[in-house]
Amino acid sequence: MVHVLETGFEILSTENPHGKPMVKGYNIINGQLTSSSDGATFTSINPAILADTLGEFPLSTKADVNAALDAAHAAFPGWAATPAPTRGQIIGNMGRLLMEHKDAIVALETREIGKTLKESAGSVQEAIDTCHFFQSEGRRLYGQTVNSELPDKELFTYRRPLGVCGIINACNFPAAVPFWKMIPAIMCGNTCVWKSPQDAPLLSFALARIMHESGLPDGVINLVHGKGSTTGQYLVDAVDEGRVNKISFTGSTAVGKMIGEVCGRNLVSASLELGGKNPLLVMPSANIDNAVEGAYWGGFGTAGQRCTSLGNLILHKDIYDEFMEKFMAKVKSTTIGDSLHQEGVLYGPMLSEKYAKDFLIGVEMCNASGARQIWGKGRISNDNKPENFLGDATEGVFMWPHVFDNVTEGMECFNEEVFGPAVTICKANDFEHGLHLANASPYGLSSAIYTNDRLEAYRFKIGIKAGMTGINNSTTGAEAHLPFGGVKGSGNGTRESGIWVIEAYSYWHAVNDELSGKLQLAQMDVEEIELVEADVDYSALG
Ligand code: UN1
Repeated sequence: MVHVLETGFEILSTENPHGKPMVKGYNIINGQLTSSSDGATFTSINPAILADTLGEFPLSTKADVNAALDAAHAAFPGWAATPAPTRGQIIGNMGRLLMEHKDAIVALETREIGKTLKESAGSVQEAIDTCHFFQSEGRRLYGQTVNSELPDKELFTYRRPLGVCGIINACNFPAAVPFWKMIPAIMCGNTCVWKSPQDAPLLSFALARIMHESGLPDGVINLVHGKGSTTGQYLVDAVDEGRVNKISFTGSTAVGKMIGEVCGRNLVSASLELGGKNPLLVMPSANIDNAVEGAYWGGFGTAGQRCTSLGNLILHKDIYDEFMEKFMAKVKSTTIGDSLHQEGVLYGPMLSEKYAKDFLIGVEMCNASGARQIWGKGRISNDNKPENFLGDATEGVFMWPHVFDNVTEGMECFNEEVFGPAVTICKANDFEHGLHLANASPYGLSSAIYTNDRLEAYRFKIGIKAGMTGINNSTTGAEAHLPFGGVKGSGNGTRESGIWVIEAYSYWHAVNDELSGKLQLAQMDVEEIELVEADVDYSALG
């Protein structure tokens, strides 16, 4: 076996139509490059140019996942005993190396999942910001000294690592989200088995390589590639086998519930970041141009493939027509294409063929639920393309922007996430109705209101049930040091990012140190102070 740092990237061919390399990818288990135990592989394909195969990766088996878990367990005691500031230094090195290689990583992210270069740069920057934040957290990771109720006794709290964490992320933020999870995990002293997203294995492989170059000891982060339904499932099954102490998952609500059940019956902590049907309410006092801009970006930026993307656009009836005229003008002029080859693109292809297929099912569902489709014609082809589509549509998997109006509360499309470029629009009679609609879906991830009435903004802020709220801002764009996560169907209340995520990767250990040399009983041997009642007539004062 070869150590990951003894090699660069093994190029299988440069024969594809764009002269880009096709790489042989590996799992990284205990720092070693490994293939799957049965030799099975899968490929990663550029969704903007389907003929561009990025590489071949192990389709990891149960035995591979077990080997990764063995490595994570073996590495745990040494890593947990490493001083937290030293762990922080390694994390700082990761941030610096990511900065050094940012352009290459950004181009790779765009090639692998089709996000625009600008957005890939945002995702990589979010990973860098996370490293910088947690580098110094390694010098804090504070516990407390607490006063005892007994003399000659001290009380302390310490943060302790949980053990081996299973990390499963989606491919839409393939740099930011695994860093959101693994950087705090390892900062707290845990070790990880990371199941890379099926549609972003090369980027994950490159990131894991950078982690090792940063001085991370072997076995602290172990990377396994594969499908969610096999490799990911083996990792979740290992919770039942007592081999995993934490699962952190970003993905669909259905899979999240399944993982939550497995973790729940084993009393294992789970961080679950799930779907959203994020509402954005526009009120008459809003700056309408600004609101149009925010709704347009929230709905169609990233081709609508963020968990924070706009779902239900709720327009007050008094500004409905004005808003729609401006909004639709923008939607109709949307520039779509491959940002590696075209300038000024708002969004690129779907993340992969699978996401395209699921999106079209979502579009059908919107129509079947009674909404009116006022814009969008499914998958873009050379005979069926919007005015500002750039390039050759047959090369990749691109979608029209879709807009549905006449949407009401009872409809399935009001309640279900459509992961892709589609916005569902409802009309609100007044603020109360708008807030009601914003709360009426089963989800509660992100939310937004556009208003210039401060009281309305305040009432929205306290009345909305969501993990995140934008005031005069779109539903997307959380920063790397604020708590990220949802309520209701969007998650189980755990948070990523900032100081809050530390709760998810550590437990509190309370220690008492009895210095008196004798057994003192809490609550029972505590000195009781008697009241000293003086004979004062307080009523005489009035
Ligand atoms: C996601 O889609 O899973 O807030 C993450 C945002 C980004 C992160 C999205 N910073 O839109």
